Amino acid sequence: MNNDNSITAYIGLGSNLVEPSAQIKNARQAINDLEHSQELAFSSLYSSPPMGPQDQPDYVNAVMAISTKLSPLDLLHSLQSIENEQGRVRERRWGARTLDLDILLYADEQINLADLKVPHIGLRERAFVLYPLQEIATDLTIPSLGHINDLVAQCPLDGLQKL
Ligand code: A4P
Ligand code: MG
Repeated sequence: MNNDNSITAYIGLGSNLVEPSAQIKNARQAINDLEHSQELAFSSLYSSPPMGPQDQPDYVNAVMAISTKLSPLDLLHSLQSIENEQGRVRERRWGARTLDLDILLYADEQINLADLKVPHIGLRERAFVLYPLQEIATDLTIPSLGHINDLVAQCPLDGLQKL
């Protein structure tokens, strides 16, 4: 718990729009503009080949730490609004989703709701999440998963590159 009832949350940002870095930058600003929330740290931008279907462009990913007083579900809904407002540019060629904002961690809580699983379900397997997370949280221990350094050590880079 931080001062004044705020907690630290980590958000994963991803985009593979034609100008994904601009998507990430806009999303960063929008998250900073959320009520009762402010940025604590922002990782470098990373590029990586797509996980999943290969007939889509490379992704740009980053991880952001925020201090927030929003509840987990309020934070989720706020992030979904940002996705809808800024991310869902209808680029038919690449499909609908051009900005992904995932709650990776919410304090040290384990949340298992229908709409919200925290820690994020894919965290352990995703180099594009673990490496930027380690960059901004070098001594993090993740509930039920362990220390960030151990998770990174067990996760191949999979083509991840710092931009
Ligand atoms: N949801 C549950 N837990 C969470 C959470 N912790 N944070 C639910 C955010 N959302 C959470 O997500 C579907 C539902 O997950 C939401 O309704 C929410 O209630 P979505 O973002 O609407 O749908 P999606 O992104 O199309 O599906 P999904 O399964 O979330 O896709 P992923 O896992 O996000 O993968 N390759 C690279 N290199 N980099 C990427 O960033 N991203 C994807 C998308 C694929 N390949 C990638 C990358
Ligand atoms: Mg998602």
